[in-house]
Amino acid sequence: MKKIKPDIIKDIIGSNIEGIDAVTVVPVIPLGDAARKVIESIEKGFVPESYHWTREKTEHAYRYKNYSAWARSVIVAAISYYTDEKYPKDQLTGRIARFTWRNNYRYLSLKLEKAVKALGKTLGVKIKSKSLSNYTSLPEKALFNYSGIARFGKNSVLLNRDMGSYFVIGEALTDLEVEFDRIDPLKPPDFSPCGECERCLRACPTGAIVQAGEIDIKRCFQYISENLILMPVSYREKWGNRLYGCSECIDVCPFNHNLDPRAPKHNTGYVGQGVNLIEILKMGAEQWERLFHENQVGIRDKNAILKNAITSLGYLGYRKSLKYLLSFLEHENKIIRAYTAWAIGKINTKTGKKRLISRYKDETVDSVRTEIEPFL
Ligand code: B12
Repeated sequence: MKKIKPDIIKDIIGSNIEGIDAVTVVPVIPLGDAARKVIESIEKGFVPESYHWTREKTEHAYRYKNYSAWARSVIVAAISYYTDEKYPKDQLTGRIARFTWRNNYRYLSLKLEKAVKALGKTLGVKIKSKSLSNYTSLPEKALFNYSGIARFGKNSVLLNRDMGSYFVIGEALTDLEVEFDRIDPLKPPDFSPCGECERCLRACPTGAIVQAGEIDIKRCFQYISENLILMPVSYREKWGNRLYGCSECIDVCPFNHNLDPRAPKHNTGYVGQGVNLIEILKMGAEQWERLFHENQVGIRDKNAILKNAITSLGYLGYRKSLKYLLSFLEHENKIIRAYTAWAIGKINTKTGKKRLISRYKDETVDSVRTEIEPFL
């Protein structure tokens, strides 16, 4: 089959699919430099063991191991998620980070599937393809950095002049043979958007940005909010009223100020800007499933989200939540018991103290006892 020019692909997608903010096509070429950086980060201990990322797996991913047998080109696309909706002012509404107000990953990968269909129809060819977004085993960020659509910022997130960094990315691997203009289209860019600015490094509540472009993932509140992890008390003191996610390092970025709220308010996995923290404690399985259906929050361990709500209530010292928190002192999960003990201690009431004393007598797990001790 004759090779297709990238501009033709972009034109066909542009005239058939609405709402993709940036699109281009790159060849399937190993991204060795970026893979080496990731491996260095793994070796420095910045990647949690639970991710099971090894040198070998990283090299495979950055060589498109699962796709290289047939994929010849990658259509890369980005959509903004910046709308004019605001975070709730009420502190009791546990905050959900902007990128998860809706499931933008799903929204984008569905658009990419449609884009490939439109291409096949217009070009009159059958295209083998795989559309993905937020797929761990692909070097998504490095791919976009090299594609020229966006560049790495010091917060390790990609920046684009029109969308700031409030955008998600996705890709359609295809078997289309494309006539690439440049011989080495993946040459690393020499442009860094950040200059001397280091606001993100200073804004991170836990100092997780260890140096420009490198995150100690285990310290990142986004990661902690996704997992049932016992974070240090010093982190809880900075937790705020988060229910899911953190985007401090993005919100302070000057590229994200005065942006055009261009993103569609679509319904795919819509959950909104936050949920009442007490409602989270009271919520049954069915309501939980309905609320978080199709949203990123819904794929997480419910206890991970519960611990976020409990930590927020402890942070806020919200007395009226005590009666709801007390039952969690008896929770079957020791991490939930630990956070609850801390939150009840912070709320600092006579009833709370009494219950902590009685829990301390029955508690057999050392890490939970340690949480109760400061409040006895
Ligand atoms: C795991 C993951 C996370 C983890 C780890 C984040 C991280 N920085 O690694 C956690 C849970 C913390 C997370 C958080 C967020 N995530 Co996330 N996440 C991913 C995921 C699935 C894998 C990323 C990964 O492999 N990380 C491992 C580390 C070791 O590698 P790395 O960050 O990719 O960077 C390494 C190399 O690329 C290289 N590198 C760095 N700079 C440069 C520069 C050049 C020139 C080169 C060649 C290489 C290079 O060095 C780094 C090693 O230190 C990607 C999807 C994907 N497949 O890429 C989404 C993804 C990165 N996440 C995304 C989003 C939106 C977020 C959040 C912004 C969400 C939010 N709360 O608002 C935060 C941002 C936090 C932050 N500052 O990074 C988007 C980012 C979109 C964008 N505009 O860049 C992605 C791309 C998903 C998507 N398809 O849109 N995420």
